Amino acid sequence: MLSLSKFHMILFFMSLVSPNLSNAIPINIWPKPRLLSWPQHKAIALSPYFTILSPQHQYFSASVSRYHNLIRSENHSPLITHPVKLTKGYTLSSLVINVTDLSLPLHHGVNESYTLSIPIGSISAHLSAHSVWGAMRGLETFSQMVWGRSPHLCLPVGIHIQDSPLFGHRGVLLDTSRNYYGVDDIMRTIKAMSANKLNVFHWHITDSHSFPLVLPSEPSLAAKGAYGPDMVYTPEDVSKIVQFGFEHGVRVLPEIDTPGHTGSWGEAYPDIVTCGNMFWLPAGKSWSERLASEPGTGQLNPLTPKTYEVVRNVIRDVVKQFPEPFFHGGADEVVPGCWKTDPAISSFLSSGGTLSQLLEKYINSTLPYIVSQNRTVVYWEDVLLDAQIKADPSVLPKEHTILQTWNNGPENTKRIVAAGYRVIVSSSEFYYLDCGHGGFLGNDSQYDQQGRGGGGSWCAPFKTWQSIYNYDITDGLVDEEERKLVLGGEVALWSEQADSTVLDSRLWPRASALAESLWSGNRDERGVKRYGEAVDRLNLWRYRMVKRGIGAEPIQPLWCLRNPG
Ligand code: CP6
Repeated sequence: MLSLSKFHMILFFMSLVSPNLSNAIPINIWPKPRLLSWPQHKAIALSPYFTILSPQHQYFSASVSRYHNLIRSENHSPLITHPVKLTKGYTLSSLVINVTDLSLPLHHGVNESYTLSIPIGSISAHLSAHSVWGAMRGLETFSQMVWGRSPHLCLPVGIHIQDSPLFGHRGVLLDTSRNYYGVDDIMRTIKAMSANKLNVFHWHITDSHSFPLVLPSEPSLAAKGAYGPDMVYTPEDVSKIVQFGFEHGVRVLPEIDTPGHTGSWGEAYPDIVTCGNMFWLPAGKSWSERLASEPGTGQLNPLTPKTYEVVRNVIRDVVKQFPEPFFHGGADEVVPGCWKTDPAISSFLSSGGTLSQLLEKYINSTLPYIVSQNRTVVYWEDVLLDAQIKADPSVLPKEHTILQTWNNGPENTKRIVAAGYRVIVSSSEFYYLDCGHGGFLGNDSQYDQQGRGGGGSWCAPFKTWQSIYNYDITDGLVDEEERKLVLGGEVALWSEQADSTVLDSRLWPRASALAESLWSGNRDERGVKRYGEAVDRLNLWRYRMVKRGIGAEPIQPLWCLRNPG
């Protein structure tokens, strides 16, 4: 105790060193905190000896030192200024952090709330949270209140913030199968996510195009299915990414999409994949209209015992590498015609078997294994809602299964919760970010002589930040129990037309719009949508992201900031 108070004495004398500052400071926090009061509009200088006093923790300590460096080296001047009174005579010397329970794990629904105050007349700011993950959110907020050019920094004083998220699942999906991304791209994305208080990196690792994940029990899948020997994720890469996620309060949720979208498995195991070595064409379509520009959709054969041997090895290895309690099993877009190319499957079907029975056999042979590994399974909505191939709900235990929407947002969300399942919302109408440059399928009939058209516009129109911000994921749900089943949402970057060259600008700042909408909502105190107020904050936040090394695209010309109002 004595040493702590001595430390405070030293901090106090250091706090008397007051740097020179402009007297203007805005408050611009993204996502907007739930409750913020700053009645007197006063600011205080940050002491050049500013320190953060916090408990030791395996992951939190790294986060604290990162924020300490970020704050101390800040170079971010307000583009819109508000007059404030700068408090003279002392500076802010420390941020004291209290965490109620250091052992709370980074799981869905962990308490992420925090309170943050910088009282007038004190040389210390205070941050308290139930979990270190909430404390990380509070540190981010604190870092966004700091303005100026190091070492002449200031921040608001007489401010009190009480904050917590509306939804526990706030995610970004990245597809690393259609195009490869480096480990640094993924880590930069996780860093940007945590700056936006997003907490789930949904990693769509494998698909028909490539299998970039190196697995100790099934090394041939990546050796033969990846785009190349350097376009893989080794166990060391994965553990680096998972660790980085923990240090940023971001869960890394792996998806191994099966039984569809598995063409790439056929490179190592041609015998377990149907239609994997052919370009699968929907009936009556030409080669250039092949499904999802897939190199042969490829589907795991549910009637081949070898399928389950390989799949279980994959699941076991993935579960070992990813401590996250959710496991995404895919199960989207199973195409009847692809399975029908297999003789054993077609005789099963012609002797009275159904497509749904085939899917049920696959689920029954894999889901219990995933559950036995202590994981909750996430599947795409198709497995429950598809018109042609869907599993009977009895095959999908509600306590172990979560469904993720991608079609028909409000409608399908309603159907899933009405059936009693938890849901993650990622409707393509609102949340798909992959919309690139027209079609990627070479088919002349899609174009007119002026080059208009181009088909492949599955993601059209381009999803603006406003359309993402606007969407209420519990729209149309009146029953409180049903609303509780909506865990949150994800924006998705499918990568047929994206790789590291466009990653940042496709994601940011549009994923920031999701972040605020799911953290504190999209309405003001009167319940009115707040785009007008949000646009300037988002614009400013975009500049700060750029300063922090994230290539977020502009949403306005600079002129708008030179002419506020
Ligand atoms: N890949 C996989 C995809 C898509 C899905 N799954 C997809 C479908 C429609 C649109 C965008 C992406 N490319 N494996 C659907 C979940 Cl618009």
